[in-house]
Amino acid sequence: MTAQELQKAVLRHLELSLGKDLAHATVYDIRMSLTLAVRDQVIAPWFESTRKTYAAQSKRVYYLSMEFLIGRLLEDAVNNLGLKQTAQEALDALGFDLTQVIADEPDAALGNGGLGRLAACFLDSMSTIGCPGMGYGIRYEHGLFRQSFHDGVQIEEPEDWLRQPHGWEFARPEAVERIGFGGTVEAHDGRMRWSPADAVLAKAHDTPIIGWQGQWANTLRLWGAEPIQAFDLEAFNRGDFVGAAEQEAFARTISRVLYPDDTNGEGKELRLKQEYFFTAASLRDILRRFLSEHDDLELLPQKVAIQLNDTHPAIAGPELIRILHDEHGLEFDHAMALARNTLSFTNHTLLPEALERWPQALMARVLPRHLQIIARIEEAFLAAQPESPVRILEDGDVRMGELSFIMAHRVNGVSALHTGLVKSTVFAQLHRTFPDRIVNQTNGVTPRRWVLGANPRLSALITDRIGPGWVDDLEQLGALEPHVEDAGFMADYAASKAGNKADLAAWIADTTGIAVDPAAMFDVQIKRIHEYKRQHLNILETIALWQDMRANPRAGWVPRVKIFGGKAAPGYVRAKEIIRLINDVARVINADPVTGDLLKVVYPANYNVSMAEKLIPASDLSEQISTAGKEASGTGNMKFALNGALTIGTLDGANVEIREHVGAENFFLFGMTAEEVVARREDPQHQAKAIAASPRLAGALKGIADGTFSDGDGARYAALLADLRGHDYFTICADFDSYWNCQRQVDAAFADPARWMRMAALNTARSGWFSSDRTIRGYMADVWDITPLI
Ligand code: F58
Repeated sequence: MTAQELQKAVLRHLELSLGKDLAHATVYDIRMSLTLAVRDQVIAPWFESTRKTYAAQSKRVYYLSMEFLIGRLLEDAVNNLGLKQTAQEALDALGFDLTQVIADEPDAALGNGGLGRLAACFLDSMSTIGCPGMGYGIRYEHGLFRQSFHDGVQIEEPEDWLRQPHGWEFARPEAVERIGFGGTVEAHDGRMRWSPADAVLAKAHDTPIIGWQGQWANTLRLWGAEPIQAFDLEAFNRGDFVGAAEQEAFARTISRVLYPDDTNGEGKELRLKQEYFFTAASLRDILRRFLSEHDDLELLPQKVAIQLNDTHPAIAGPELIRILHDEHGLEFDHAMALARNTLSFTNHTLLPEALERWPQALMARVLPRHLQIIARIEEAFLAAQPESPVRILEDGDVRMGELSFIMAHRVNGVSALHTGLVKSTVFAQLHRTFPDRIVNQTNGVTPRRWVLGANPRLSALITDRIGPGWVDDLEQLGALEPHVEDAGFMADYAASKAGNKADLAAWIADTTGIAVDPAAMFDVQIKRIHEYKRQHLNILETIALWQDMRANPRAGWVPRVKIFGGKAAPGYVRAKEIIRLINDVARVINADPVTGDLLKVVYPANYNVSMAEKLIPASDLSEQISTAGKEASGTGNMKFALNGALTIGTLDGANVEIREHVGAENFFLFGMTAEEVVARREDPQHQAKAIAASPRLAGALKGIADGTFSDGDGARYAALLADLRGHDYFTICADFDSYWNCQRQVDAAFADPARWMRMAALNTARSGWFSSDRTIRGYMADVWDITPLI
């Protein structure tokens, strides 16, 4: 497609789809018109992919996920179709700037963090590889809340991405499924029949996901909840207008909002309904498609692979059995075997509070037939494994992890370390019973978004030296390694980082009003705020550093900008205290003339995918400092390494594998190992001993306690401090000195720009393994048993 053709297509959509004349067109109008014009280019490969899948009678993968954190789509699509230059020219001619137009698209924030972003990277990779499949999720009207800071305190406001039409999606009013809740179960002619009391419609909305170079496109199908009947006309005619809309309100609530957490009772019931809603709608859709091609249910595991992204769609096990047994009349054990051979399950966390459990009473009320089926699954399991101490139904709860494990033929962890811990901790008993079931699939990230799209400077340099093949074969980055000896390459590499940093410094000044020196080290920690991720370890080190700098400002300090980004779950009090502390510390440090440009702390509000795309390419140092054993994998860590930021990190999650790939000498390691953490906690005085041994740590804690950062209000962080001094489960204190010392090694390395840049370039050259293309190929081979159709 030429620039002129694209320009014509944009103008046609501007007039015919938007009803606007160019003379009055806004950035929004142009963005929508370009979106529709680009979307037009996706249709042919999309149809062709579907035709090929049917023609090959191929197995398909269905990725069931409560979250797809896709962010913006326009730039991805333009890049994947090779239209970047063309689009730039087409818009130039119309008097618009492509960058500005791209930035006008609201982020589709249909996820909380890593789990949802991983799902989005997987969609891109499946379409790039030609793995036939679909993503299934919920079309939340409101994605993850919008974050702002009021006196440093996190404020949450509803996010509103659907206020404007979503240009990428096709609503499918004909693709609706009726989803029931509650009601009764009765035996009829020897079969159980569930008669739900309430029902809603699940309506499909399809977004095509185009792969690299437009060779393949899969579908992301998101379900929106709608009432069966628009409203109750009889109630309306009686004048009961609110009552007339009740059913509609109930239905729409189900897909209204993405859960940022689930700490209260009503919330819990709604979340269970959300989970069943999208899982049941997806399964019906999957079976309808399967039965349109095959008439023998025996073929199900050969033709269908269903991946459960964590336990959120775990009700798929009992629901599939219900369909096969209650509706199609298969024997229970047979239905269970077919379901298991079709399903597989990914575990993303070992944190006990994140392992889902539903009260049996709640399940009985919302999904009465499923609870009966779950009891029979447990019975069947125990009949085969009479010695096993494992129970799905325990202490009045349904344990969704155990249910998922027992109903899956493959269970995977998301990094080598995490998979080992899955085997030895949460699922130790089940692993003994089924030693072949657990496999590892280390996470990855899509290079199209996280290098090509986010870092055009670096991408141009890489392509210039090794050709364009790396974009869908990321291990080709290895060919950069000899260039590290070439002064010309290294100068260009450093220049690309400097350019990105200058852009970020301008953006920081624009959004926060803080002036930062682009020559300083950009030290970045961006992720959800959580105690195990230890943003408070970072801020304690920041305080200690500031105190040392003030005491001796002329000691040759390496200037740093500490950049934070991330949201806390609205009900997570401690995480919100940490946010406030970071903002309090930033306010005081940034105003200090003594330290001036030596140290700045920046925390732009409302971190999201698009902000990550700005920050990561401009980062020097990547903070991956979780308490060892707690971060299942991390995926931000991979994006940073690819973009030439050096990691300071613990031996946790995929950090371990990143360090193996980039080389221990190009990675700043500190802290206790997972085993050492467990052992250290045995000593109830571990935190007190660490504080006593570290005047610096004691000084930083004292700085917080005496109100230095809280206008003299010593009580503001009393609870946080009491926890650190009294309990410190996440071993902040015990790891502090190791972290501090490691940071000083970071300083020393940064003070030698040639050495630093060489380490950074080696990180880029050696991180190609962390492509989500590699991960998806692993799933295809080890979990899904499916071959690419490209
Ligand atoms: C994340 N989990 C892991 N969960 O924490 C991270 O280590 C890993 O890299 C990533 O998954 C991908 O495997 C995660 O993001 C959630 O956001 C849950 C969503 C539902 C509520 C509880 C948190």
